[in-house]
Amino acid sequence: MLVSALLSCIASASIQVHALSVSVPLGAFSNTSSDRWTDWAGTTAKNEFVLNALSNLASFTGQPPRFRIGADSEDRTNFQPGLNLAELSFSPPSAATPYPEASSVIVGEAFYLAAQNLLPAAFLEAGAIADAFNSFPASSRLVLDTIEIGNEADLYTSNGGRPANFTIVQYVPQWTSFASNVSATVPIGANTITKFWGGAFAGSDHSTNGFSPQGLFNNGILATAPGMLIDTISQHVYSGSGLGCGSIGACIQDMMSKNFIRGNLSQFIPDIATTKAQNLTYVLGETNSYFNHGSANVSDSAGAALWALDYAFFASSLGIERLYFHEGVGYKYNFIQPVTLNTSINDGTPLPEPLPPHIQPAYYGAIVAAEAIGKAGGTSVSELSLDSDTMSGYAFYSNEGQLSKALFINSEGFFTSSGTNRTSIHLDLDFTGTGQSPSRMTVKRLEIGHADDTSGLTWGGQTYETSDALVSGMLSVETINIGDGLDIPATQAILVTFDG
Ligand SMILES: *[C@@H]1O[C@H](CO)[C@@H](O)[C@H](O)[C@H]1NC(C)=O
Ligand SMILES: *[C@@H]1O[C@H](CO)[C@@H](O)[C@H](O)[C@H]1NC(C)=O
Ligand SMILES: *[C@@H]1O[C@H](CO)[C@@H](O)[C@H](O)[C@H]1NC(C)=O
Ligand SMILES: *[C@@H]1O[C@H](CO)[C@@H](O)[C@H](O)[C@H]1NC(C)=O
Ligand SMILES: *[C@@H]1O[C@H](CO)[C@@H](O)[C@H](O)[C@H]1NC(C)=O
Ligand SMILES: *[C@@H]1O[C@H](CO)[C@@H](O)[C@H](O)[C@H]1NC(C)=O
Ligand SMILES: *[C@@H]1O[C@H](CO)[C@@H](O)[C@H](O)[C@H]1NC(C)=O
Ligand SMILES: CC(=O)N[C@H]1CO[C@H](CO)[C@@H](O)[C@@H]1O
Repeated sequence: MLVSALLSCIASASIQVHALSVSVPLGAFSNTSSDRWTDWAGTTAKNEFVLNALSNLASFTGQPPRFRIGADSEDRTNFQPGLNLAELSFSPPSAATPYPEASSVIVGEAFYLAAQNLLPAAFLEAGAIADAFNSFPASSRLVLDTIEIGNEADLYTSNGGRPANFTIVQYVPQWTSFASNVSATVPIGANTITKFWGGAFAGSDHSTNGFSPQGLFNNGILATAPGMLIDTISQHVYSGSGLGCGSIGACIQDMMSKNFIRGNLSQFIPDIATTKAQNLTYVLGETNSYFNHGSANVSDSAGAALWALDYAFFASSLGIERLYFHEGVGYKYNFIQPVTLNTSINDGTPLPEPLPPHIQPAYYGAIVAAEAIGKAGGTSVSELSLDSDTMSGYAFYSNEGQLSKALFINSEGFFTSSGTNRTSIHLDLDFTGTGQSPSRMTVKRLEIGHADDTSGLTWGGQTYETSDALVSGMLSVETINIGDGLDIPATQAILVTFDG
């Protein structure tokens, strides 16, 4: 199969119209459930493994990833002054949920102080934590970016948080009352860095009288005093339950397929437009592949690396400025497992021996995304129109609008059980626009044995599956004449850098 990609090699006004700024790490990573937050950050000592895994991303983009501390567990969190760290209660583990979320959390000051162990300039969101952030020395460059009040309030009627008649009409004044009080203590104001995120709903009905950005705005939230301090609307989304798609292979193929990703994200197009019309930022404040911590042997498969890449950049092309991938301890969809695990993440059975901290395949998606964005700042990305159900492509432009890189993802699944020869798609590149077309390209491959593998991926021949999360192995890239085109096997992504 021959796919001809039309790349624009130079800045022209018409190209920039479709380009989207991704000057912050997008898809790069990550958030964590607050109940296990201190496992991630470390407490008095840093978690070196996590720090290395985050530093790898920062080394590509020049910016450390942002964290959103807390999710639904925050709704079950109480504050107890003087308490050392956190007291957690967990429901018993089960085969389906080997690593449950805490059913109740009591935190003390030290819980949020753990944020000091992050990389410099990480941006954080959390509950009532101003004191922790105020106590950090200026040299830490840690900034409390955002406070969010309430998690997935659209589900409160079904989880007992509010009566059945609770609607967006009651929600807005209740949020405003909480937010007024929070902004008096944190503080949050027109001249502070810290702002509010609005929304954080589990779904969106896209209407002006439902839980949606449209519903928030129509009910006057932005005209309230704390509402004026909202700078971002956050949406949560998962790609369904990951059950009922059939075999493991069918679920992996679903997850990473081009149409599935586009179908799942395109529903938010009107919400993004409404939000941007208010000059607010739109983010996916909580997302990952399948909800309930991922689907066994699917969310932790190599296919998830391709899913994460295509998902992040397609989201970006719709105007979604950042994605916060939900992470915990032992969750199937984690990019990073921050601590030693003793039971299987897939079915809760005891592991023959403890499994030290490690990265999971989706982490490679974050690495490739970080390298594609690069550290120059002001990078913009636009999706390439490819006449293919299995190949997606994105072009990256420098701040000056110069074509710099392209990313291609072949999401046709090649499985352990495929029993056929691996297919491959040949790409020939054409260039449109004015200016000098590049003549050569450097190609770096994300090589995957099979879509259902859970390890053994390499990026440019190198692995991140090491005891300290630092890259290992010899870098291997190819230099190819543009005129020769290139082949991309099934279940592989490649990053092309254009040289002269
Ligand atoms: C919602 O139902 C409760 C009873 O559960 C009632 O007290 C309240 O007035 C109702 N609120 C609205 C806005 O209808
Ligand atoms: C905010 O503070 C006021 C004054 O103390 C109090 O009446 C109100 O209940 C508080 N709002 C919330 C949501 O706790
Ligand atoms: C995502 O797409 C799949 C396949 O079309 C669909 O089953 C699922 O409901 C979608 N999820 C969302 C949140 O739209
Ligand atoms: C958004 O910003 C533009 C440019 O600064 C301004 O003209 C417009 O009035 C703003 N819109 C809103 C809703 O604030
Ligand atoms: C996941 O894969 C492991 C190893 O192949 C297998 O033992 C387990 O039964 C699988 N779990 C599910 C839910 O398919
Ligand atoms: C696994 O066991 C080790 C050693 O007992 C312990 O330190 C660690 O916390 C356990 N991991 C989890 C996730 O509970
Ligand atoms: C795979 O390719 C080899 C060499 O081209 C060929 O001999 C073989 O028949 C192919 N196998 C299948 C299952 O198509
Ligand atoms: C991973 C996680 O905690 N997901 C929760 C988020 O929200 C969905 C529904 O919106 C819940 O079912 C999940 O438990």
